[in-house]
Amino acid sequence: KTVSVIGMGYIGLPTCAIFASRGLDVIGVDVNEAVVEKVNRGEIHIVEPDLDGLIQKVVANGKLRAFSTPQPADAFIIAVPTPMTEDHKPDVSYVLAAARSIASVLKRGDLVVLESTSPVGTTRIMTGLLAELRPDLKFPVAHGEEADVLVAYSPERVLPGKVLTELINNDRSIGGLSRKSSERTAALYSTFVAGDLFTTQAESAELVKLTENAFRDVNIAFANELAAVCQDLSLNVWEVIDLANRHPRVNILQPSPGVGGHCIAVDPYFIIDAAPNSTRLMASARRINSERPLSVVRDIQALLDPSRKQTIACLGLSFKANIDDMRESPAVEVVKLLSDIPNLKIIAAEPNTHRLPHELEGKGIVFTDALSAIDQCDIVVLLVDHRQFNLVDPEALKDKKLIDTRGLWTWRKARKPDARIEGKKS
Ligand code: SAJ
Repeated sequence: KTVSVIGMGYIGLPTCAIFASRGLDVIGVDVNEAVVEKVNRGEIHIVEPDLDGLIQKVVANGKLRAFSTPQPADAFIIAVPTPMTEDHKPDVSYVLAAARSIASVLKRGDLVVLESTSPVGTTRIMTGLLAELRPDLKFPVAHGEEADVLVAYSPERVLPGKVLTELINNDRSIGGLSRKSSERTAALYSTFVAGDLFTTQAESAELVKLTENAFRDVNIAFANELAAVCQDLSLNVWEVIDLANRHPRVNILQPSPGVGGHCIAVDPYFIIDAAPNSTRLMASARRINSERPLSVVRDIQALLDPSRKQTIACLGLSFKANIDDMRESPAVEVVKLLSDIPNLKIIAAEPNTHRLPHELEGKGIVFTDALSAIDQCDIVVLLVDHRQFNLVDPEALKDKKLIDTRGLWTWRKARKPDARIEGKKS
């Protein structure tokens, strides 16, 4: 059996690797020729633990082959981005383009699974497009269980940095457009998924995916709102959260310079767009999290002496710890805002990449490693809690003004052991 994965990005590439490692013949397709060439050389274009070795192996044994145009296969998995427009509307054009691109190679008995995070209704719209392009085939929207081509929605829910383990171990929702579609999809994923597979209707599966990320966004907004409260009251938010989380039913997330990535900062808008009158909480969480970079910049401005030129070291540019992904990164946003402040020299360090992202090019920002950035600056701003920054010697920070947006140095590392009086448990 041949599986084709359309889109070899953060989700598609690991999915190719896992299917191929289970012995299926995998055809990876990407419109980006450079990605195709790289994969065919057994190399990867993203940072994800253990993925490089796996790709190297499955390309060497011929189980994974990459192409820039779709090839015939028995199952197609669409894993392309669904970004949002400037005015926060979902953009499903890549999904529809992917559907258009596979239409001509589809044959009776094939399965099409949409994995991309999508607004409710997208699977049905995509199927309508396929039906229009291939009037010779029956699709489940019009033909139900009699369809020639089966279609389902089954979202990925893996955490960047833990993609391979989570792909295998997480449960999955499968929303078939017919019972047979769900069954075939479940059979396909059971080749590698150790978690449980739950079938439902396509629209519910679409909303489930959006809901998971909206839930996290709201919870992070709560932590960020608490950070603002603690700042008003001159209290340590990290300590307050740590102690509140000692309650058996409280589990507050961590404050941050904002929520980044292509998922949590985007997906709630797909729900808000679909139900604008019923999403006050989600909309306000979005606002709270989006305003965080600006509040970090205000905190920095309060430390600046406008009468002289100062140097600031910005540590970390990715959207979260230990990855190279800078999409929607609040750290990049902070640095961008800082670059408009006169008399400020910015030195940035990001251990997971070799250069500045293009949004920050041409702004006079120096890119170097963390230690030399710290060495040359007056103010250090920790923007991402990368493991490398955890190793920074506190001596190096001694004479610096410090803004620690992740609580890494000021709380997580410096936790006061004498504040705990041991209980009698265990
Ligand atoms: N963040 C905080 N405080 C926290 C946790 C995270 O500010 O306590 C920030 C991070 O720094 C980052 C952003 O939130 O900027 C998102 O990071 P994340 O680790 O929460 O999530 P992602 O975007 O890497 O992956 C999420 C995951 N969704 C959930 O946990 C509900 C993942 O399982 C999804 O598969 C992924 O989105 C996706 O692709 O949709």
